[in-house]
Amino acid sequence: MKSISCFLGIAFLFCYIFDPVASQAGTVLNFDDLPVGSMVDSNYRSKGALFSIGCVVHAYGEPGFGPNVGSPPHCLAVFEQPIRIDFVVPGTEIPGTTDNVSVWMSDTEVGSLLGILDAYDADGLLLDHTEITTPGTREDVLNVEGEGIAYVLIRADIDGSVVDNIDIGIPVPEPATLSLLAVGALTLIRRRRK
Ligand SMILES: [Ca+2]
Ligand SMILES: [Ca+2]
Repeated sequence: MKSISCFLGIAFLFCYIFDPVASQAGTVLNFDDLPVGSMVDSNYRSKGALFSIGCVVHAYGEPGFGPNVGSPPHCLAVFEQPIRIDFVVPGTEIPGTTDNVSVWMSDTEVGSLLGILDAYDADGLLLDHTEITTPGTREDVLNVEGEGIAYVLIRADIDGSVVDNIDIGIPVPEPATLSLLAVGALTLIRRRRK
């Protein structure tokens, strides 16, 4: 069992420390691969995103969802109840963090709240906050940045907004997890030298 942990430690160290290209590539969640009416929760674990329960996939063209703009054909809707996205190392249950998240939002109520995007670290500390009023174009991109974003909250007002094209980058292990993995890898290296 310890050997497996050590192996994983070495693998992550190589993937996330020694491969800067991997951590720079972006990952966009556009919901076009999910059926209308399905619930989004752990569907995007392979990309490092876990959604809070209650996110239903909608289609552009539905009443209230406007024309087929943005990235067709599927999207999410958000109202005052926030959508929460927690980050994990892609394909695993290991807690992860990212440093930049952007969300495309659309609302027909020009002048009302388009959306709020809040970024938090693993301890629940607010790292960044973005709030945008719906412009004449009826759409905009909300962006938050910060070191060690563990989860984000996306919310709108009572008239709701469309949510699509969520760019979360590629989440990497949290520093605490990375330290444990590094210790495991060093332990294995020492044992092999003995
Ligand atoms: Ca889409
Ligand atoms: Ca609104």
